[in-house]
Amino acid sequence: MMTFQDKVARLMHEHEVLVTAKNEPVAGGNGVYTRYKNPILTGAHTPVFWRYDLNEQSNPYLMERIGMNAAFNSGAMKWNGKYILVVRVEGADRKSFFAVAESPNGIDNFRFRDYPITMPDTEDPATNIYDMRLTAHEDGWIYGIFCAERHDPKAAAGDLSSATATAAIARTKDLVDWERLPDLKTKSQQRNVVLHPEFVNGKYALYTRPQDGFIDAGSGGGIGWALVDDMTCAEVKEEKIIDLRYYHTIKEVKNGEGPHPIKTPQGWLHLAHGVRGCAAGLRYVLYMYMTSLEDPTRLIATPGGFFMAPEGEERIGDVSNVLFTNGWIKDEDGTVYIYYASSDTRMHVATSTVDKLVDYCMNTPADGLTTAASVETLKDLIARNLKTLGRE
Ligand code: M1P
Repeated sequence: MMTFQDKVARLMHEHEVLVTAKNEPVAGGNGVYTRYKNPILTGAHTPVFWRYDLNEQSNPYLMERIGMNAAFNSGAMKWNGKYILVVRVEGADRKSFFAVAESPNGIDNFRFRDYPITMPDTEDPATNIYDMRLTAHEDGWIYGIFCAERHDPKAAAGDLSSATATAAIARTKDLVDWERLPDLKTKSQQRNVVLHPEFVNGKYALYTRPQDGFIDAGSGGGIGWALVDDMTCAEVKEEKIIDLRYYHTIKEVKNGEGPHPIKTPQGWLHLAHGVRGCAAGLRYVLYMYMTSLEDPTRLIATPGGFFMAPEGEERIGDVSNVLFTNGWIKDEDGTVYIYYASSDTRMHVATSTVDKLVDYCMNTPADGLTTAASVETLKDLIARNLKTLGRE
């Protein structure tokens, strides 16, 4: 018969096998990026000692005490030679919190640190916090901007669902101790706010996502841009929409900046999510665009359609049909590690290179916004290819 200690050892062993499993690239693909076979993080990757009371006296049946439902929407950065994710971990109680997981190679062996992040509150404590974007800013701080969710103070009596979304700001020098700064002051609710890594005209620059309500982007228009004097009392006074939404596109209902853009010689490379409605609900996909180095509010490439969409098991989870990203890492050799979550449940990685992603952005036709325009674009490629193949 297995002793309590045997059962603990088995749990620990199974966890170790999961965490240390080698990840393999998925063969085939479209040439733009390579998906990897295993999710890199799930609720089951959280340490056994987060979920189980390992004391035989207080947990004689060795039952799970604190369930970990999901590990998703993670900020990312390279730090001291390691690939770091600040993961949105969601407990069985539906509360999200941040925890650092690190890997030696960016594609597997992601291991959570022993403790989650203790994020200080403001004077108006949030009920839930999630989706951190990390920016190592040229001012020397690492900023984390994330969504702070609170019950809507204007909700009607008995309405326990209406909420507000605000951009919360914290900064750190070591990813351990975080200084919480006041939430971003804006006219509208905000989610998916991201700090640009460089000063622009001597100011901090933010990608914003104005929204009419907690869920509806509504009149928000798309991904915005705002300059801010001081991150310790950040306020959006003017907001310009730089990446608009359009009817009958992959970002018709909503969009939002992913991680902060990567600087390339050709321009700033952006990864974002776009949302459309369908009979099955909302469909979240990833898309890309580029902006000018001289004027980061000016679009210089707008590849049409989605860059990545849910495939296979990615389609299914707590919120199905969702890909979401808020983290990527550009390595010294030009490799880009794209960290994306599927269906608000698990984390994945895909790899590409800066050169390929720039090529993708510059040479994928823009969305012509009508069937007729799409057919003309397609006919143009067919004609060029038939000539290349010597058939015309
Ligand atoms: O459930 C899908 C995503 O929904 C929200 O994103 P957006 O604000 O663009 O609708 C966020 O809550 C995100 O965390 C979530 O993955």
